[in-house]
Amino acid sequence: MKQRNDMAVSCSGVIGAKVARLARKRCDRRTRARIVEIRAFGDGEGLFQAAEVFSCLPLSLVAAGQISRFESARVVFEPLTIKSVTLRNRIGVSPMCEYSSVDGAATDWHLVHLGSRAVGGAGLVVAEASAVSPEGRITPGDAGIWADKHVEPVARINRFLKEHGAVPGIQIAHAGRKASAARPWEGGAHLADQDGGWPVIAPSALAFGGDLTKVPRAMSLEEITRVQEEFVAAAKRSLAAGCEWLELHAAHGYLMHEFLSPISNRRTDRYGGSFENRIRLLLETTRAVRAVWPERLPLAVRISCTDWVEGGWDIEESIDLARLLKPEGVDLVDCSSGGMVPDAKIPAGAGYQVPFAERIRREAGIATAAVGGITEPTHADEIIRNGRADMVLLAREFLREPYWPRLAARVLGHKDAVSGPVQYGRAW
Ligand code: 531
Repeated sequence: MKQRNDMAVSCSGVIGAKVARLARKRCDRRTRARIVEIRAFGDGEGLFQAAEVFSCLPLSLVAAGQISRFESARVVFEPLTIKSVTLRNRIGVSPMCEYSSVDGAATDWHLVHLGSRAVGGAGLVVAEASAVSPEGRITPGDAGIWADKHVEPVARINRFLKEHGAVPGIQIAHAGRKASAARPWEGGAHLADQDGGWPVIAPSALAFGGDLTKVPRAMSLEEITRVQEEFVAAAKRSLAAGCEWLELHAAHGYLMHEFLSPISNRRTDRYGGSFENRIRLLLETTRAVRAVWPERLPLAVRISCTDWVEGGWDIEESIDLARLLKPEGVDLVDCSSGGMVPDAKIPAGAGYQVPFAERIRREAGIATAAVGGITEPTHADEIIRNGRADMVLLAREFLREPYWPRLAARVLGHKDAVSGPVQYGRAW
C-alpha cells in the first residue's frame, strides 16, 4: 500500500466493496480508465487498492462524503524547485486569456481572477498571454506588456499572489496572423481595420482560415528583429513587475508557432524551410530573452507538440526542439498542442496531451508541464507520481473551481498541504 505507484482509497464509514463498485463505475463512465485490480487489504478499515487507475474518483464522491482520503497519493503536493524558485506544490494555473484588459493594462478583474486562485492554493499562477506589442494582441481586450504603464497593474497583482504563497508568472506572446480578432463572446472573427482591427504579420502571407481571413504580411528581416526586441523588452518589464516565472508562448498557432510549422512557414530565407531554419526565431528569441531574464528565475516555453495534421509540426520535431532549448537556458517545456489549422481532428479527452509531456521529459531530459483535460486530483497526482511531467497546469478546471488545490488536498489525504488564508480559518 505504501508503494508510490499504488493508489489506495480510504472509505471511512462506508462499506468498502460498495465504494469500490461505485468508483469502478465512475471511472469507466467518466474517463474510461480501467481499474485492473481492486482488492481489500488491511484490517477491515475499508481500504482498497486500485492498481493502474489513472484518473478516477470524481470530486462528487468526496463531496458526498463517500471517500474521505487517498493514501500515498500526494506527490502533486511536493514542492518543486527550479533555479532559485520553489513552488509550494506542482499545481499551476495555466495562462488563460480573459480579454478584459484596457489598452493592454490589467484590471481589477485580473486581480480577482488570479488572486483567488492563489488563495485557492496554486503553486504557480501564470498571467495570461500578454502581448509584446499592440499588433501582437489576439483581440483589443488582450493583456499587454509592451508599455511601461502595464508594469504597475501587473506588479499589484503579483504582490497579492506572493502574499498568498503563489509564484507569479507571466506568458509573453505575439498572436501573428491570429491577431486582430473579436473577443470570443463577440464571435472571434477577424476584425476589419475600420472596426478596430489592424494589419497582421506572419512568416508567410497565408491566412489561417475559418473566421480568421486576414492575409498577413510576410515579415521582413527588420520586422523579425523588431519582434525579438519586443520580446526582450517584455521580459524586462515582466521582471520589473515582480514576475518570477516567464513563459514564451510558442504554441496554439500564434507567431512563434507560425515560424515552427511548415504549414504556416513557407519562407525561403534563413527563417524558413529546414527544421533548423524554422526554429531559428524561437531559439534566437529565447537566447535574447535569457540574456535579460535573471539566471535565478525559471524560463519556460509553451509549444504545440503537434499540429494534429499530416505534414505539420509534430512530436518528433518537438523533442528535437526541446533538446535545443535546454542549452539556451530553458528550464521547462509546457506541452500543449494544436491551434495551427482551424479544422484539425483533435482526440481531446482526459490528459490527451500528457504523452507529449512524458516523451519530451524522458527523451529531451528537460522538465515538462502537462496541460489539457486534467480535472481529477488523482489524475494530476498520477501524472507526477509516475514521472510523466514535473507539474500540471490546469485551465478550465480552475475556472470551475478556483480552490481546486484545496479540494485536491482533501481528496489526496493531505489536507494540511493547503492552508487557507487567516480570514477563512473558521471554514477551512
Ligand atoms: C485555446 C487553444 C488551445 C489550443 C489550441 C488553440 C487554442 N486558447 C489558447 C489561448 C487563447 C484562447 C484560446 C492562447 O494560447 C493565448
